Amino acid sequence: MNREVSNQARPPELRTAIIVGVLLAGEDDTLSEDLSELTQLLATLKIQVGGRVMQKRQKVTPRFFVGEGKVDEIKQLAQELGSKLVIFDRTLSGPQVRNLEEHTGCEVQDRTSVILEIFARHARTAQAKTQVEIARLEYLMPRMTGAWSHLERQRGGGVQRGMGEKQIEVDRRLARERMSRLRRQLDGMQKDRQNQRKARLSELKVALVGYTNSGKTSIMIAMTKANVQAEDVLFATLDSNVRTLDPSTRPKVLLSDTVGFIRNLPHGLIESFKSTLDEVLEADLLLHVVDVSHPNFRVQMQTTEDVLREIGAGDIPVLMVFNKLDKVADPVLPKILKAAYKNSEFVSAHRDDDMARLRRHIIQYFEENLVRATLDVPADDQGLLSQIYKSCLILGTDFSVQDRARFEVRAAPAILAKLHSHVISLAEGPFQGLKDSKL
Ligand SMILES: Nc1nc2c(ncn2[C@@H]2O[C@H](COP(=O)(O)OP(=O)(O)OP(=O)(O)O)[C@@H](O)[C@H]2O)c(=O)[nH]1
Ligand SMILES: [Mg+2]
Repeated sequence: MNREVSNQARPPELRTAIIVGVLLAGEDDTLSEDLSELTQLLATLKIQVGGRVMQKRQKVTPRFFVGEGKVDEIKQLAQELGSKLVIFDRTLSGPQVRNLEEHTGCEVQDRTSVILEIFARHARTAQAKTQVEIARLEYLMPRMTGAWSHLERQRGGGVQRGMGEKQIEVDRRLARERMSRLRRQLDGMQKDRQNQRKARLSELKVALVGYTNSGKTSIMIAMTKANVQAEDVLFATLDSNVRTLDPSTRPKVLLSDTVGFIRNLPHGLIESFKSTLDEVLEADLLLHVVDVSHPNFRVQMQTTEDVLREIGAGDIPVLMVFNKLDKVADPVLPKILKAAYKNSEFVSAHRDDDMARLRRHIIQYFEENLVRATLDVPADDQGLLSQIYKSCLILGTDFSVQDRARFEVRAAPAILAKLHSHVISLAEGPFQGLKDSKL
């Protein structure tokens, strides 16, 4: 079987795949929804699903992941449908891919490689491209032994099958070297972004987070009049975009749009996208956008919460934004959610009134949650100074008294509590200084 030929000779929009879902003992049965999600992911790659195969198993078999009988079933279905592509909604090992390919005569891919492919196609900026390539190499490295087909495809067929251990060693070394080069490049890009972020220290930062396709970019567009694309595909956005809330406020409120999350996001991807997700880590407030019209929105919410915790953003205040309300037919659901999530917003990104209300909510949040204070600290305490710069909004500085630095700041009460020994005056009551230019 010559995969390069079969891949390139068929226009990609004509590819049909068989998808395979496996439920293991002790797991929640969301097989059907999971396979629907995989179908949607594949549609992004212009691959249509010809058939679904499901299996419930006690545990994984090392050779094929599923049982041998199932592999025969897959093979037969592939022959009936004339399909040459089988995609598992699981992560497979290199040997499993090879065994399955040999047994079925089809190209076999797994969920991780599908997600990586989507990320690769959607990456626009140099940073996103570098991040995706690192993640891809990480995925490929442990699969290199015997996984010749992947290597061949990567290199456009430059390597012959069965060249032996030596070639594997060489490839591994080349991959490792490439990875360290890419990591160094990424570090450089990160420094540039950090400098850009430093320039934004005195602004209030809000980050849109949530499951892929939940409507983050649509909300971003509606609230900032940004010229970015919202699309009905998964992972339309891979780069963070930062825009000012429009109409603007003083100080400015910045809104950033980020890459969407997904169940079983490949770990390498989370790792490599951490720098993009810095926008999330540095946010004063997260808007967790949920597509409440999606049948699986609760699992999606949970996934988003898990990823937020994993990247270290678990403690940032969250405003829940239940989106796509226009698509919800059930009148009871919003009521239940309203009761469960106090202070949450129910919106449609397409309704101007809703977006105006969400904007007010964000402004109100900052009005209620930031306190104004004057801090007095030793001018040479670098650690303390950097802590203040990092965690407070600096309204003014005064270095006129020798060896002392005075800061007029606005900060969250929790931050001021930490800095309490340096606070020399505190404004009474909630901070009222955020000017809404619309009022
Ligand atoms: N009916 C309806 N559709 C919406 C709403 N919000 C977003 N959409 C649609 O949902 C799709 C996804 O929207 P995006 O804004 O691109 O979603 P995203 O969260 O940025 O997605 P990724 O960047 O792919 O993670 C688009 O087709 C939007 O037009 C809404 O409130 N109602
Ligand atoms: Mg988006």
